[in-house]
Formats: sequence, structure tokens, C-alpha cells
Amino acid sequence: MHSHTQRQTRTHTRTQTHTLAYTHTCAHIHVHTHTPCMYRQSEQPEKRPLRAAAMCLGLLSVLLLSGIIGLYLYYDRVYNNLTEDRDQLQTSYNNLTEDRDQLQTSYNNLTEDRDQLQTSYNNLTEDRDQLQTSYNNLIAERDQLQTSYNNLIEERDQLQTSYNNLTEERDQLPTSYNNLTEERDQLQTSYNNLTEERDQLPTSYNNLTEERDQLQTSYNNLTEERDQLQTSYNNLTEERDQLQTSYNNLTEERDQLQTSYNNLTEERDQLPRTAERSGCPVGWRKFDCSCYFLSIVSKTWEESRQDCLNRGGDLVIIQSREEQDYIKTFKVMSWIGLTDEAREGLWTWVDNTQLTTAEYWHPDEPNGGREENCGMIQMNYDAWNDTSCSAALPWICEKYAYC
Ligand SMILES: [Ca+2]
Ligand SMILES: [Ca+2]
Ligand SMILES: [Ca+2]
Repeated sequence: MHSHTQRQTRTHTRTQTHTLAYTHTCAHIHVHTHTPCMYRQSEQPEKRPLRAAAMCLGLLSVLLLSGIIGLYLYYDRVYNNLTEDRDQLQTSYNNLTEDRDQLQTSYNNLTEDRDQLQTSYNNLTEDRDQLQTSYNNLIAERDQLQTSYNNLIEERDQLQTSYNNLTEERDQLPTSYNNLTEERDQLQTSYNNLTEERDQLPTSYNNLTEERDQLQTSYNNLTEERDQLQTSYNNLTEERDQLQTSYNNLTEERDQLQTSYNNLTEERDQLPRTAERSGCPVGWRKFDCSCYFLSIVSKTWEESRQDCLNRGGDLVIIQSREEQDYIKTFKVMSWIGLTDEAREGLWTWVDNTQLTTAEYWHPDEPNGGREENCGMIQMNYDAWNDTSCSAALPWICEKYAYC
């Protein structure tokens, strides 16, 4: 109905426009041309435009009135329609408001539910994490239990083996028991024998202790003797070494002396007249009215005397301080012709004269008694000492010369 009303409005407006255009055409002709509307050239020229204008105004008024009425009807209907639409809209608005409030309420409820769900979700997540941890712990415990179970299985198998071994040993035990009983009886017999021997042991122990003490004493004595022998051996070894050295030195000296002797013999043969002029043989030295010979080797007192006798003299007889001082210049510990071999304490020269003075003896000499019966030049050469006649010493011969 609304669109029909609009269509009527447009048709009415088009008709009104056509009418206006027609009216305008007449006015136009009248205003812009000096030629008047010549429909009726018989009418008066002063009344015709007014009439036409009145007619146009009447037509226009009719047309305007009809248009206003039409518009009034049209807008009244439109107003009713709008009012109806507005009420419907108001109703819809109220419904929508109510729906919005319900939706707001639902939204709030949903928000609250969502928050509760979020809280529940967080709690569940936490519970899940705890469960995961517990699960992991359980897995670890299960693995440990599995390991323990395996160990227990292994131990059980070992125990089973041990049990089997023990069972076997138990079955063998009666036999072992019989053997042990037999051994025990033998041990009892041995024990009785040992008891008897033990009773005899104190006596044996005492005997053994005594023997041990004797052996200890013998051992100590042997140890002491061994030490002494070791010391003696060491001393003997040292003495032997010294003797060997002395022997070597003496051998060397002997060789040198032999050489000297040969040289002197040669000189003696070449100088016989010189020796004879001095009044002493070659190799002898002259002092006062005597010739003196000093040996270059060592012999016993008796052998020395015999050598002097062979040379036409005898062991030296010291009869004065001057002669003693001369003998001192020889600087040799040597035999002299004095002895108490025939009678202890009675010192006699080799010419059988008796010693008449003691001034040449060294202090405390003579002191040898029957052990020392021959006189010698003492170690400082200006006094005498009595010593064993079998000792080996150089010697001094004396024979008288012309003076
Ligand atoms: Ca003399
Ligand atoms: Ca004597
Ligand atoms: Ca002496």
C-alpha cells in the first residue's frame, strides 16, 4: 500500500508539472513577443489577458488544493504506518534490551564459569604435574624393585646351591662322624701317651737347661777365644806385612851393601900401601893405638867374636872415656867384648880382665840376670846394656896397632 501511494504521488506531480508548463507557455508568449495570443481576434484586447490569467489562477488553485489534499492523505497514511513501525520497533527494542540483559547475564555466568574452569584447569595442570612426578618416581622405584628382584633371584639361586651343598655335606656327616670318633679315640690314646711324656718332661727340661747353660758358657768361651784369635791373626798379619817390608828393605840394603863391599874390596886391592901406612888394614879405622872394624851384618855375640878373631883381633875392650867417646861416633848399637856368661854379675872382658868401673852402664843396667849375659852399646851410644847373647847385632872388633 505504501508503494501504491508513492506511485499516485508521482503521477499527480507529473500532471501538475504539465499544467504549469502549459500555463507558462501562454505567459511566455504574452511577455516575450509583441504578438498577442490571436485565438480570438474578435475579442477585446484589454479583457482577454485578465481572463486567461484568472482561469490559469483558478486552475492552479484547484490543482494546488487537490495536491494538498492528496499530500495530506498520503502523509497521514505514512504517519500511521511510521507510528505503527515505531511501536513495533519499540517493542523490538524492548525485546532486544531484554535479550541483551539476558545475554549479559549469560555472559557474566559464562565468564564466571570460564574463570572457574580456568581455576579447575590450573588445578588439574598442577595435579597432572604432580601425577607426572609421582609417575616418574614410581617408574624409578619400579626399576629399583626390578633390580632388587633380579638380585633376590640370583641370591635365591645361590642359596639353593648352598642348600644343595649343605644337604650333600649333611648326608656325608655320619661317615665323617664315625671317622671323627675313631680319630678321637686315637687322639685320646695319644693324649695319654703325651701326658705320660709330659710328666717326664720336667726332668728332661732340667737336664736340657743344664746342658744349655754349659753350651752357652762354652759358646761364650769359644766366642772370646775366636775374638782373641782374630786379634792375634790380625796382629800376625800386620807383623807379617811389616816383616815382609823389612825383609824387602833388608834385601835391598844387602844388595846395596854387597855392591859397596865389592867396590871397597876393589879399592882395598888398589890401595894396599895407603892402608899399611895408616897402621890399620883396609876397612879398619885407627884411633889412638888401636884399629877398629865395624861389621855391616848382624850376628850373635859368640859369632861376632869369632869373626873378630878371624880378622886377627877381638871384640872391642873399652878402657877409657876417650875410647868410649870414639866408639860413640860409630852410632851403631853393637856388641862389645864384655860378658858375665861364666859367672853371673862378674863382668869380664874378652882378654879375661874384669870390669873395674860401672860408669858406662846405662842407668838401671845391667838388669837381665841370667837371661842377659852379653854387653852392647846402648841405643844412645854413650852407655852400655846387657842383653841376650843370642840376639843378632852388628859388632866392633879391635886390634892393636903401632902408635
Ligand atoms: Ca880398648
Ligand atoms: Ca848376666
Ligand atoms: Ca840389660
